[in-house]
Amino acid sequence: MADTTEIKHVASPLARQTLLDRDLTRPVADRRPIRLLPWVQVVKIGGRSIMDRGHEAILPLVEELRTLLPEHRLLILTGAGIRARHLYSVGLDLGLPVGSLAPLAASEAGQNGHMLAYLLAPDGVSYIEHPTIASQLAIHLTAARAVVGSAFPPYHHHEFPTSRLPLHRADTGAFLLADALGAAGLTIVEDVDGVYTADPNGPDGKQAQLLRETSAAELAGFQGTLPFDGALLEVMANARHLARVQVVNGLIRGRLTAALRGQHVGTIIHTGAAREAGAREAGAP
Ligand code: GWN
Ligand code: ATP
Repeated sequence: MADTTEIKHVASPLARQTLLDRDLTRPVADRRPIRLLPWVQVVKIGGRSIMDRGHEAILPLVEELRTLLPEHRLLILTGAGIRARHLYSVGLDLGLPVGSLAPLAASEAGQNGHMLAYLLAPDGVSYIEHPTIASQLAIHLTAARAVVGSAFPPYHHHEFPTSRLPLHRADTGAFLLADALGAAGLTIVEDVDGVYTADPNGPDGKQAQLLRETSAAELAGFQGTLPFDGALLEVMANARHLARVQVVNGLIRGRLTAALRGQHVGTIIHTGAAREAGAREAGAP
């Protein structure tokens, strides 16, 4: 019988050390990951800001998405909207933990995605499930110009319990996915022209000014509300590929088309990825 106290070393640079020592892991782990789908444009459609408005907001956007298909290959992800907010209030009243609320809210994002996909079905667009996005996105986007999915991350009971409401919602989910895929871009479609100095629909709305260009670092110190999940700022700070995202108004025809063509028509938010690339080029650790 083999001596069980003898450690068998596997030939791997990370086999013998703690993964917590940055000096030891850096030479192996600090490399930019490859881009899996560099040609896909990710578009997040607001649940509350677009889908909840019904046909008046959705049908013109569907028409615009349809005309974009020959030009781009799209992963269209939908947010959860008002049904999730009702669910949070009932669930919190019942004392449900955040890990139970997360999948319930996520299912609302999925429902919005199913509805959008039905409208785009004549153009060969289908809703695809989270596991399909995880492992068969390439084949689906090779067979079709676009697919629709839920923007919510499927964390379920793995949702961080630091808040009673799920921290990682649709905007964060869309960014995590786009950055992990090394996508060509992420456009967040809302019902406002971009990020303002204050909520343009709030009590100080008249004084609110549009920020045409900003960064995740600048917004991290922002006092007040934002038109996306707070956790988005954190994941943007640690982005590996996406150097920027653009927030555009989906109620105005042509804004999404212009954004996907690289035009500045909303708020551009720079992430930490550009900084990281600069630091690497300068030889910083
Ligand atoms: O159900 O609309 O995917 O794409 O986070 O999990 O709560 O699930 O728990 O493939 O796996 O409701 O059933 O639902 O929205 O997330 O999907 O119709 O296991 O296609 O079964 O990671 O769609 O759904 O809600 O996205 O966001 O069956 Mo739905 Mo969502 Mo469908 Mo999905 Mo969750 Mo699955 Mo999942 Mo669950
Ligand atoms: P979901 O997809 O999660 O359902 P959503 O992305 O569709 O949500 P909201 O979370 O409602 O939409 O965000 C959009 C709203 O955010 C805007 O209608 C606007 O009133 C509000 N808002 C709050 N603060 C700001 C701000 N600083 N700048 C712009 N809009 C803001």
